Amino acid sequence: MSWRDHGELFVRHRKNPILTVDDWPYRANSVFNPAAAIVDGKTLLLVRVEDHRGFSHLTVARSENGIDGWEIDSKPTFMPDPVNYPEEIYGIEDPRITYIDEMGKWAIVYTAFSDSGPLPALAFTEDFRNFERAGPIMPPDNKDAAVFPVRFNGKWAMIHRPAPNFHSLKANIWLSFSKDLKEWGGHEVLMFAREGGWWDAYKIGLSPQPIRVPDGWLIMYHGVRQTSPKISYRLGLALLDLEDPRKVLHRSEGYVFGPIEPYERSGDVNDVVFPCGWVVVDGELRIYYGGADTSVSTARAKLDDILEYIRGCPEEQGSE
Ligand code: BMA
Repeated sequence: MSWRDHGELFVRHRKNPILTVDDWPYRANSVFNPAAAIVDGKTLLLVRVEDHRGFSHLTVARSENGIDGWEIDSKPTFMPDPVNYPEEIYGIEDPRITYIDEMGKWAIVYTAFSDSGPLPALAFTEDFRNFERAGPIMPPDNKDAAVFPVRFNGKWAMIHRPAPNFHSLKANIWLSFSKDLKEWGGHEVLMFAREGGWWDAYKIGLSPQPIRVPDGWLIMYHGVRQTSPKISYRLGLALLDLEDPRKVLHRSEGYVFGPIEPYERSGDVNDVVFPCGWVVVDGELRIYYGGADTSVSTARAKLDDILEYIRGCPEEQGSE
């Protein structure tokens, strides 16, 4: 039995963590929070690699089975370019990948760590070797952004998470629209963080990119629970309307995945599971996540089981 079952919706692989700095072809502090996609029949991870200064860049790892046999680029694949893009001065982090069929390109939305705080930036690629930057798409402080693969009434849509420092009471998930993927407007809150004792009280953010399922858009999000002095990053699910992603059809109440294993509980930042990517292979939904801001792990579920679960969840709770 190569998967470790804690009786949760998602079951971890026993080889977790599947990627660590020890696997890396060059010196790094940590490898975590990967985006994921199926590219040319292989699982491709765009992994956040933090160097010894504390700055991050992105490097590609490819595998036939998505578990082992990773071929990792021998040097950083996508580096910050602070000379031409000053918002990348402290590095680039936490990418989410969406294939835009209409353009024949992958859109990568990543967090650029600017001198004024984090902000979502956009780049395109056809091959994960050459990248074409579109620059910042939201001002700081904002992160946890991903675009949908299709337009809604002619407009692209993006989920993101503004969190201004001066108003740190609550960080909610927002949705915005654009005609060209560059200029964004029509901003509105998609999901409110809950309050009080909830696992996702006060601070939530999108985790992997939204994926299309038969009856909507499946999203996974993280909630940050502060139980001083500890914080825990845990995960929930929601289903958005297929035609109008502003409508949250269902939202999980309890969290569906959280830090349990030692590689999730202890590391550079303790008690964190943080997926930036998931893929569907043969009806199986596989999440790829950072454990404790230190290593990369995977867990799987049958997509049908996840859909059955989310359809049974109540309509959006806790919204205003
Ligand atoms: C969030 C993000 C993630 C990180 C997490 C836990 O704010 O910055 O990159 O994994 O914190 O440190």
